[in-house]
Amino acid sequence: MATAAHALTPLAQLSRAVADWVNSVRELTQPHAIHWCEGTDAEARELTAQLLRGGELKALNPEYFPGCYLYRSAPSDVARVEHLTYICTRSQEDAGPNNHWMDPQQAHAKMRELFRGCMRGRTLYVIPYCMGPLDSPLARCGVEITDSAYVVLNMLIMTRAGRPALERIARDGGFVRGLHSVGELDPERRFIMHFPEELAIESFGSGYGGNALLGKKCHALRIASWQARTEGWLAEHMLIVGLQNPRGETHYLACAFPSACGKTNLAMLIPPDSLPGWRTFTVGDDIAWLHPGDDGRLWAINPEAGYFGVVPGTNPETNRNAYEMIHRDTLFTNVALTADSQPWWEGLATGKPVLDWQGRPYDPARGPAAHPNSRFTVSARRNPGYSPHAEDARGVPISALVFGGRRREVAPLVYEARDWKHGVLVGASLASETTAAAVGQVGVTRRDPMAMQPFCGYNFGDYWQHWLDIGAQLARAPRIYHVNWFRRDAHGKFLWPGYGENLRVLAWMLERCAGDLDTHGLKVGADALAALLTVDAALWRKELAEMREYLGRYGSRLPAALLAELESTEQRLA
Ligand code: GTP
Ligand code: SPV
Ligand code: MN
Repeated sequence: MATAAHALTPLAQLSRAVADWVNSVRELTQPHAIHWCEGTDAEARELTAQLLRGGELKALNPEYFPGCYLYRSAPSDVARVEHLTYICTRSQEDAGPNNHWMDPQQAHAKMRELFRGCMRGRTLYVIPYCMGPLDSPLARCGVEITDSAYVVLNMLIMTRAGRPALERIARDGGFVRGLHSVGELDPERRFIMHFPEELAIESFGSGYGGNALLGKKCHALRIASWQARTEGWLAEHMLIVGLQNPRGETHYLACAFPSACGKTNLAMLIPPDSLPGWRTFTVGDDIAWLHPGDDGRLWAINPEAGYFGVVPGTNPETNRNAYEMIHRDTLFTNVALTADSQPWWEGLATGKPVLDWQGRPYDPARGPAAHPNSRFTVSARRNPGYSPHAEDARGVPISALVFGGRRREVAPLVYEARDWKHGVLVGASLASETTAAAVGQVGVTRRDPMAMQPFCGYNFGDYWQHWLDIGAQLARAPRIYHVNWFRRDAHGKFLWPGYGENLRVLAWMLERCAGDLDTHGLKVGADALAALLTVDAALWRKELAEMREYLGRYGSRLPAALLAELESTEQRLA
C-alpha cells in the first residue's frame, strides 16, 4: 500500500534553502497558489486531467495510443531561441565569443521586471529534480519553479523529479535554481538567462523544449559545463549507446551531433539483418556527463530520465524502438492529427492528416502537417532497448567518442583522429547545417564545436583547454572519430542509407584493427562509397583556412596546443 500522505513531512519543510527561495519568488511573481511536486503517478494524472479540462491537452486515440496526449504550443514558440539565450558572467571574456553575454546585475534587473506579478491568477509549481540516477555521486540536483503545468508534466518524464530529489537536496545542500514563466509568450519579451557563477537560470516568455524544461539544455549543459570545468569533468551534447559484438563484448560510445542530426536515432539503432549477432543498448539520447575514473577510463552517465525527441522521420524502418515506445504514455507536441485522433507526422507511410500542428484543416500549400521540430516526450523506461546499465551509479566506460555534423559535402563518412589532442581539434572543427531545432534559417552551415555551440556555458577557448586537460588525465583515453551520415550526391540525394546501417561504421571503429568497413549486403554502389570516403584536398584546404580564422577569434584564450595541432594538420595536407 502507498504511504499515507499525512505521514510524510510536507515538501515545503524539507529544505530551508529551497523554501526561502520559493518564498522570495512568490513575493515577486504573486501566484494565487503554490504546488510542490511530489513526483507521483497520481499527481501526473491530476495535472493531465486539469489540462484536458482546460483544453490545453487533447487525448489521442485510446485504442492505438493509450495514455498519449497532444499539446499545441503557440505558433511563435516552437523551438529554442539561441539569439535570446545569454550567459551572464561578471567578465564578458568568461562567456566568450561563442555566447551572447549580459552583465549579471543588468540581466537580473531586466528579468525582475518581467517576472514581477507575472503569476497573478496562476499556480506556481515547485519541481525539485535530480539529473542522473538518484543514488549516483555524479548526479546533480536543481529546482525549477514554473507557472506551466505542461512544463511540469514534461519535467516529471525527463528528470527524476519530486520528493526523492528534494530529499537529496536537503542532504547535499547545493542545487541549481531555475525560474521559469511563460509570460505572455511574446517573442519580443522572451529571454533565457544563465548565471553560471550563481548556479541560476531565469527563463521568461517561452513554454517550449529547451527554453522551458530547465533541467535539459539550461542546467545539464550550460550550467553543468561550467560546474564540470571547476570540478574536473565534462558535460556534453552526446548520446550514449552500448554495442554488443557477436563475441558478446559490449563497448560504449558517446557521440556528439548537433540538434536534429541523429542522436536519438543512433542511440536506439537496430542492427540490420546483414550484421547478425550485434545488439545495441541505449544509455542516453542527448546529454552525457563524462568523468575520468580511477581506472584511467572515461565514464558516462545520462543525466536525463526520458526522451524529448524529434517526431518527423520516426517510423518502423528508421527507428522501430522509438516508433513502438511512443504508442503509449507519450506526450506529443505540435504533431498533426488524423480523422480518428491519431498523431501524424511526415515520414509515416500510413494514415492521413486532417488537422495540421496548429489544429487547422491540413492544407499542403501551408507547409508540413507536423511542425518539423514537433517532439515526443516519453520515459526512457519505455524504450525496448534501454540499457540494463543506464542507471548504474558510476555510469558506463566509454571506448570511443564520435563527433558528427550534417554536411552535404566536405566531411567524409568517417575518419579517425590520431590521438586525443588531434581529436580535440577534430571536435573543435565540427561544422553542421542548421536545423528546425532552433528558431532561424535552416540548412546554413555554421561552426558547431563539439555540437556545443548553443550549449557551452563558458568561453570555448577555456573549454578546449579543459578537454585537453581531461585527456591528459586519462591513461586509457577513448579513441576519437568524426562521421557524416548526411553527404549528398549532385541531385541532393543522401549517399549513405543511414539509420541501422550506421552500425557498420560504429562496428568498424570498434574492430578497427581487423581491417575494412564491412559493406557486405549493403546497397551502396562502389562510386557512391568512393564519394562517401573521399577527402577532397582543395575543399579541405579551404576548410582549414576557415578553421584557422574561426579559432583566431578566441585570441589569448585559444590553447597553444590546439593551434599547434591545426598547424601539423595543415602540413600533412600540404
Ligand atoms: P535533438 O533532439 O534536436 O538533439 O536531435 P537528435 O540529434 O537526437 O536527432 P534525431 O535522431 O531526432 O534525428 C533528427 C532527424 O534526422 C530526424 O528527422 C531523423 O529521421 C533524421 N536522421 C537521423 N539519423 C539519420 C541518418 O542516419 N540518416 C539520415 N538521412 N537522416 C537521419
Ligand atoms: C536540441 O535542440 O538539441 C534538443 C531539443 O534536444 S531542446 O530540448 O529544445 O533543446
Ligand atoms: Mn539535443
